[in-house]
Formats: sequence, C-alpha cells, structure tokens
Amino acid sequence: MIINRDILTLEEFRKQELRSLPNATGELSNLLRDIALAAKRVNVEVNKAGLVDILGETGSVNIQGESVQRLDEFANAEFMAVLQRGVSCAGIASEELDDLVAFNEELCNQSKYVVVIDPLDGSSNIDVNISIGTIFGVYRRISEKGSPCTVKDFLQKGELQVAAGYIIYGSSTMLVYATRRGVNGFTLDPSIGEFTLSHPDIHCPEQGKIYSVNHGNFFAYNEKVQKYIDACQRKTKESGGPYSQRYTGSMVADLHRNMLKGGIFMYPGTKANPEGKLRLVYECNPFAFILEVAGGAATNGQQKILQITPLSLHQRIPFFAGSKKMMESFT
Ligand code: AHM
Ligand code: MG
Repeated sequence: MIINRDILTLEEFRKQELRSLPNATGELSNLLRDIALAAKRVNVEVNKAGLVDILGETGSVNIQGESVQRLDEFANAEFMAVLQRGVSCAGIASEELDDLVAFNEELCNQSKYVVVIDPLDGSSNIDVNISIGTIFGVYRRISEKGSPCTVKDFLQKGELQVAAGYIIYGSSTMLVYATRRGVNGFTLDPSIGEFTLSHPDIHCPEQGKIYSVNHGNFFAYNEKVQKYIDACQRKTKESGGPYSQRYTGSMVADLHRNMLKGGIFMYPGTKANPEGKLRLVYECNPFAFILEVAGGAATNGQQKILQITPLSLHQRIPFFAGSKKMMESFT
C-alpha cells in the first residue's frame, strides 16, 4: 500500500496552527484531541446501532450479561470521561445532564476552558440509519482558575466562544471545527483511525437553493415565517427560487449540507411552543459561531444568536441559520 503523505491529520494541523500562535499554550489543541478521541469511540457504537437485534435492545441485558446503554447516554459518558481525564477542561454542560458538571480536581480546576455539548443530536434518527451528530462549543472560563467552574462560565454570549464544532456520523464521519481563524473539516479515515483534513477553509455560499424546515408545523408558524416559506417555493428573479426542501430531522446533517452547498435552516417557534425546540447554549450557539466564521448568519428571527445572553443552561430559542443572502431576505 502506498502511503499518501499529503494527508494532514487533525493533530498535525493543530500543531501547524500553533506554530503561528506564539503565545498559545496548546490547551485548546489538547481539548480538541480529547473531543476527537471520544468521537471515534462514539462512531464505533453508532456504526453498530443497526445490530440492535443481535446486541440487545436499549435498557435490556445483552447475551454477555451487560446492560445495553442508550447511545445518547453512552456518548455523553464518553465525552465527559475523556474531557475529565484530558485535564484541559474545567467542566461541561450537556443536553444529557440536568446541571453542569465541574471537574473538581486539582488539574481540571487549573484549566481555562469549559465545554458545552450536545453529545448525540438527532437521536430519534438512530433507529432508521440517518446521520446524527455531536455539537460542541468552547468558552474561556470567567470564574477564577484554581477553583471549580461555575454556571456563569456556561452562560456567556455565544460570540465569546473560543471554538465550536460538530461531528457528523454519516456516510463518512467528519469533524468540523471553527476558531476565529476559520472553519476546517476533517474526515475520519477508518484505515488509520485518524481525522484527516478534507475540507480546508470552509466558506458557506452566500446564496443557496435549499430550505430546511419541518413543513408539518407550517400552520403553527407566525406569519413572517409562513411568508418566507411561501416565497421559498416561488420563482422570482431575485431569489432564483423555487428552492428545494430538504429536512432530515438531524440538525447537524441539515446544517452541514447547507453550509457546504448553501441554504437556510429554520426551527421556528410555534403557537404552542413559542421558543421552538432547539437549545441556545449547546445547539444553536456553536452552529451560529461556525456559520458566522464561515460567512453565514444565524438569528432567532430578530436578533443575532451570538449576541443573546443565555438565562439558563437548557433555554430554548427559535433558530434561523444559513447563507448570508438568504438570511438577509428573511430578516
Ligand atoms: P434532539 O436534541 O432531541 O435530538 O432534538 C434536536 C433535533 C434536531 O437535530 C432537529 O433539527 C430537530 O430536533 C427535529 O425536530 P422535529 O422532528 O420537531 O422537526
Ligand atoms: Mg439535541
């Protein structure tokens, strides 16, 4: 086998980046390495999800006498354990946890970062073999180093994120992460077990031809949203419509596609749930950050997502995100 030395692994890429940042301590790189490690473990389990009849139903005891864990709980435990052992993270807030977890240990208390995470988003799609994902954001803590992190570290505005990213477990598994310097995508090469640079310097096209929304809720959306969806279905010179409607029910898959091809993703509030479904801290803020660095935009319909101060860890918010020009014509 000929080894292609043009490939650049995630770690090699970070090392190269670090060389141009003389004051960097490498802590963020360590944290990304830890997230990538947990993602590889989760990927293995996600790939086995279709074997549920053989391995045993969730909640049951399998043939080896082990209890079968739900995949989203498994993913949460993996990310948590890896971040805690990696000692570059002071604590996490997760969709799977009611409250934050401060890694109250000497070394973790010295860490300058905290992580917000949705360990397995779109988990209702696991049973039907549709792409699912992990979403994460990284903040510099504002509580004092040397002590356990506190809730205020996690309730910072999204614009203060140091980095954000996602992993998509799809036809191939990819890790995409953004810092203020840019957005880069790494595809997992299963033959060497490494994320390798496959999508350098991602830019979201200014205009796309895809809109993603749960059409079943159309009559529960407000007039502005209904009008926009209606316009997406019409042919006009300005918009280049009609657009194609693509909605998987996995935000990571829908936003990943729209980010590469151009498009708009919407999860509006409804009459029954005015704040919608998606969570500001660990679902919307990381994607808003990634999209803005990539040249796109994200709002709650009125205000930039990244400028909203979260009030609680699990706060919901209407979410509109995607290509710059499509977002402009929505607001
Ligand atoms: P989850 O965190 O419970 O998986 O829910 C989030 C997911 C998003 O990935 C997706 O865009 C949305 O829920 C789909 O919801 P709906 O079926 O209401 O359209
Ligand atoms: Mg989720």
